[in-house]
Amino acid sequence: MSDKSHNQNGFKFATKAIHAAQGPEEITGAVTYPIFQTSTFAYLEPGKHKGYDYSRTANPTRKVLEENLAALENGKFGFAFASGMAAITTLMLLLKKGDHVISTHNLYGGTYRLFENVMKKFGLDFTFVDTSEIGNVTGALRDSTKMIFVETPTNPMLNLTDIKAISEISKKQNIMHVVDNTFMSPYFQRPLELGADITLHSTTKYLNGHADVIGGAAVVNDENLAERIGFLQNAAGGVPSPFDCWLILRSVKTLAVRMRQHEENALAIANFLENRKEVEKVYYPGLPAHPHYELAKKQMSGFGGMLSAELGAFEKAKKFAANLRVFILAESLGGVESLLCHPVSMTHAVVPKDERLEFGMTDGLVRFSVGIEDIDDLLEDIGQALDNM
Ligand code: P1T
Repeated sequence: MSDKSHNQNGFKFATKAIHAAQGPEEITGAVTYPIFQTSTFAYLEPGKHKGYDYSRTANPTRKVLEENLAALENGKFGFAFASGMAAITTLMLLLKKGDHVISTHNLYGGTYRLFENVMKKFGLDFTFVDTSEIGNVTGALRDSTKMIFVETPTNPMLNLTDIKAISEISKKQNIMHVVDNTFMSPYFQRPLELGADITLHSTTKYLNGHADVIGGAAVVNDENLAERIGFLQNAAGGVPSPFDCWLILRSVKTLAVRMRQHEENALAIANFLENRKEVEKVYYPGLPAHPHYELAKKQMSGFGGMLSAELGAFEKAKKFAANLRVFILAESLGGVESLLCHPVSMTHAVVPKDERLEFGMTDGLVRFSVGIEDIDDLLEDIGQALDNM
């Protein structure tokens, strides 16, 4: 374990990102916490070991990552998983047959698929509503409702849900309130501070930030809930490798500076797109025209690096993507490199047409994960791609 005197929980975000739980390692003094690339640990005698027995259950590198992410979310207990989907699947195991979940209707396609095509088979019931309207959530409540699952901002429409308002409802009814905080990262939004019970991430995205790891995480405050998640993490076994944990730890150190640059670039691009005749609509919570702009200012400390734009038709989206030279057409988001995604054919292909059209996910929609390249090059790239559409 890292030197406890170096557990800097009283510090501000950027300092915690670099120091919380991170080292120096207590045996050698290594400033960068080592990769404990081992599956198993020697027992001293039957029933007695040095705190670790088997790496599915716990691993020192993973533990440092879990403590660091918990500190960044201002929570008490962190859990790392092999992917964002492994994190969400494990949280679903907190429920049992007959339980009802109210979920944001515009979700990452993989989350929708897990709920609709997998979890329903095990007797869980889901109601998908636009959670940005609180009345939709209260209207969907049942005696059997055990979880409210909120993605905010949503992928890819960038709609926001009022986390505090939902947590007031969930606390009154004793319902678990889960927030997928992947799009904002804890740098811009900390759901536990707003009353959520569980905040979760695809660490594949901003937390790792370099498009070289698939990972997930969940953070909670409640000790009983932490015990249950820890049990399920070990029982179901969707854990990350020590090397992947180490890569995420390395990356988190630069999260604050990366997020600031992602946002600065995204805001410039959102403003640029708003003034282009080829673009019918821009979805970015940092634009005053965004329907949830006021909530965005209240609940987040920034607007993030994700935005979407309506180009009007699939052929136009195709041409635009083909014209880009810096932006890469690829799934995923949150990395230093700028990516373009066509949600209907890529990340959200699993969502039925009538459902996706309800929240505006058309064939002409493109999603930008704005990287931290020089903004002049990004604007030039988008400009020429629109000019030649
Ligand atoms: O890919 P994975 O690490 O398993 O994370 C799943 C996930 C969960 N939640 C949100 C909000 C996500 O965006 C994702 C993954 N999303 C993409 C791969 C994408 O391109 O949108």
